[in-house]
Amino acid sequence: MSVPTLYPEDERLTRGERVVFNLYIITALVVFVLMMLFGLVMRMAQGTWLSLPPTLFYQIMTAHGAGTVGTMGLASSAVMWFFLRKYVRLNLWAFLTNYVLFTLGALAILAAVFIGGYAGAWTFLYPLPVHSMGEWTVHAAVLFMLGYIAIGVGFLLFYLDAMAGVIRVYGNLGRALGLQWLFGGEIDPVHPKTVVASTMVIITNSIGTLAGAVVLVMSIINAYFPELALNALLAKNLIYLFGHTFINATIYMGVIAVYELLPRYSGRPYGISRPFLWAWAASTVMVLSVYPHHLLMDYVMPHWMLVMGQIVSYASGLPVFVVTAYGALTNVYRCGIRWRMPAKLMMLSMYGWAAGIVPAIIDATIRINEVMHNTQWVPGHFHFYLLLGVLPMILALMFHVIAGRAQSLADATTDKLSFPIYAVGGLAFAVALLAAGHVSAPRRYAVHLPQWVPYDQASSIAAILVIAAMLLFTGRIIAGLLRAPAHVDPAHPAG
Ligand code: HEM
Ligand SMILES: [Cu+2]
Repeated sequence: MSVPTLYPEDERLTRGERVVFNLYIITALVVFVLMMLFGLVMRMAQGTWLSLPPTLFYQIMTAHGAGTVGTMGLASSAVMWFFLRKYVRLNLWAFLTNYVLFTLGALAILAAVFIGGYAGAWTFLYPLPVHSMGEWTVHAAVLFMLGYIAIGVGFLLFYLDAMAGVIRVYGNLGRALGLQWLFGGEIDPVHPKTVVASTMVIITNSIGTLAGAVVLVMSIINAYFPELALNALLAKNLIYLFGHTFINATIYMGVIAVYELLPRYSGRPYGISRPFLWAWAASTVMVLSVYPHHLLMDYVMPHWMLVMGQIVSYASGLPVFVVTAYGALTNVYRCGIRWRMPAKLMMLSMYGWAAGIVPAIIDATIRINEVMHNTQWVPGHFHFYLLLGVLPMILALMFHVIAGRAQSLADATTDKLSFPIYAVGGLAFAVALLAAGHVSAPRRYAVHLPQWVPYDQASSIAAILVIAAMLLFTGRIIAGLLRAPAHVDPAHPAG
């Protein structure tokens, strides 16, 4: 198996593709910066450095949660699209429609929050959206949920198009996942990891998104016809089946960048293996069955589901992570890799993913969850893997693409500065949240007790570092994307 060139022919974008890809990436970066500023505002308000009416805090919290999760989905689906289109036929209109529906949905969400005053959090947990205590109208809550539906329909369309493409080439989803090789037989050495990962996401996130659609439609009907009450426990189950799966899918789409790009930077092939196929097959089942770890406080849940939530939590993140991290580390071990931005970001992502899982596993233990549930430990965990794990995967592809469009592959001076600032700031930010959780500071409180304030202030400073670095990244990437492609591969000038 040979090592591909840095910029293989089949990855070139046509003009139309480039425009849509740029739309995704530029939108995602701009929204991330804005959402991070929202985050900073919340942190500074909790830290008493900024005075913010609590109602506005919860509006910002709602926009931040919905905006970051949605945008993470958008950006990581661009990673999946970028690589999957080499192996199966993807229709550009489906990719573009997803973008358009996302934009419409995002506008609806922003209007619902900042004009309508909706502040029931991104999880729209029933019956919160319809119990606003006069803070927002039913229409605002419904507009928020309609925004989600638009985004969900866009994603479903994108996944259905990808599913059709995968089935056309591989016959069925099972063969694309490589299930035929689980118990023996010679694995096709060129079966793309990208296809395995994409297929897993197509299956799981379609199911998750459909669960979300069902509970959204139920909630909207209930908003206008309150006599049709919902079963709150069922609604919560559907919401977390959707929410857990959607945010996890961002890792599984983002990691495709590592599978594809790492061997090019290390100069070593990064082959497929039976443990790899097992890990992805197992995760397909586990991602969907692990969500009860969000309901460990709900004593009315069937006991076996909570036990399953705990046990599967221990196992769920691990297989794919282990094969990926092991694969990545052995791939770069003594390979003489050149530590350019994409390579650095990919290594950071392996660390952020690994370290970010640990607090989640701890919190998914029922006895520990009784204490840690709804403390800042939880945002500590997910900011860890999102800021230091998933976002670096996405940024790695972006820096890779812009280096290909520039005439030189060398990192700009700003990159040498922005990378460490981002890594240190992100780590400090996440650790401060975890530490606050450790002393039982609750999450989702606009106002904090004096003994929690030092954590809020420390993480505000860390957040400023993250945002500064993100601004530098964003400027570099947008400038790079708007440049016409150079169509050269400086690493392989002849090829
Ligand atoms: C500089 C960057 C960021 C800062 C300063 C920040 C800050 C915050 C703060 C203060 C909260 C509320 C914590 C609480 O419950 O007390 C929060 C919640 C949250 N953040 Fe961030 N954040 C940042 C980046 C991100 C990113 C990149 C993502 C994901 C892609 C993200 C996703 C979320 C989510 C999902 C919530 C939960 C909202 C809720 O509880 O309803 N954040 N963030
Ligand atoms: Cu979860």
